[in-house]
Amino acid sequence: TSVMNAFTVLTPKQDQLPAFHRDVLQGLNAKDKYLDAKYFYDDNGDRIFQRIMACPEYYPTNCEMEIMQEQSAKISALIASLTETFDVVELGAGDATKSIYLLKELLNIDHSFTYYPIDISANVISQLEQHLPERLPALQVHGLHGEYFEMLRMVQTLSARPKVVLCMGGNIGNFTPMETRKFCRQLRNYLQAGDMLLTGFDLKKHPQIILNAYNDSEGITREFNLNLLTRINREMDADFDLTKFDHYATYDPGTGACKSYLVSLEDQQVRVLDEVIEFKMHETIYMEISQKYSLDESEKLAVQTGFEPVAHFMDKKKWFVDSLWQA
Ligand code: AVJ
Repeated sequence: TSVMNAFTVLTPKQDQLPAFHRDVLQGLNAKDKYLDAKYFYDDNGDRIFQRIMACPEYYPTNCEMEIMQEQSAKISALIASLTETFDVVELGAGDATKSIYLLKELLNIDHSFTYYPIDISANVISQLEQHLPERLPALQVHGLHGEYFEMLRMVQTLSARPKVVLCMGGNIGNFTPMETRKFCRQLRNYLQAGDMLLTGFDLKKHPQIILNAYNDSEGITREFNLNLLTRINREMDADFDLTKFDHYATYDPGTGACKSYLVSLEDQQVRVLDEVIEFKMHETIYMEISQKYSLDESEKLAVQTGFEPVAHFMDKKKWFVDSLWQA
């Protein structure tokens, strides 16, 4: 065996890359290429996602908005019946346009709680801290920009109260069922018995309705996917030609998996940082999963991961559910 010297333990080059660069290179060098959906949300991605939420085919936002507008009083009364004090933590807060209805009702019950919105987008958090006080002056807001669990650990150091964790908008859908179980178990480990989780699930429904939501006629979802290539071009000095990739969405009603891909329209080489990535014609990059659930599957998930399902709150069409679980 050779003798180690100081130079052999130097950190390999890949370890010094930011997480975004490392993850992109790992995904594009994989046998089945993939990119991580959490990277969609740069400033431009945030704006395109706003347009997706406003487009006619994308139903989840309207469904959950209806639930929050019409059932927040009921939800907060239920929360109040289960705990005396609490703080609210929101994972993937976005612009909080839906949770604001619940926050308003919770303020009527106990105006001393703090709202900790967590989001991967720094832009989103600074917007929230600026604009929430205009809409809910009594609300104490402490925004946290970063990964969910790192920021949850931070919240635990800031507050000892029972937690009401919000994970709305079907954010959980961006995980595969296996990843979702892992995520829920991990989340349970960060919580105390009695803490609560209000989590959204997009429900199984006519497959065509689901497919249309991820393949809108205006091509906004296509733009959303391609924008990640634009981000890689800008941040990783890459040369993706966006005209040489197509957006392709699928929904499998058997598994409930709605997946989107970018398809290379020709054999091509793309430079990313100092690497060359080869694409065969019709080779795909797997971009995102949006998993759909039945109510039974959501309850099974709760029980499997250490929660007790307490109540379901659905829109009138029964297309979307916000479920309250207790740890
Ligand atoms: C933000 C994960 C809830 O999966 O419906 C919308 C993201 N992607 N259209 C979803 C998304 C394409 C969205 N979530």
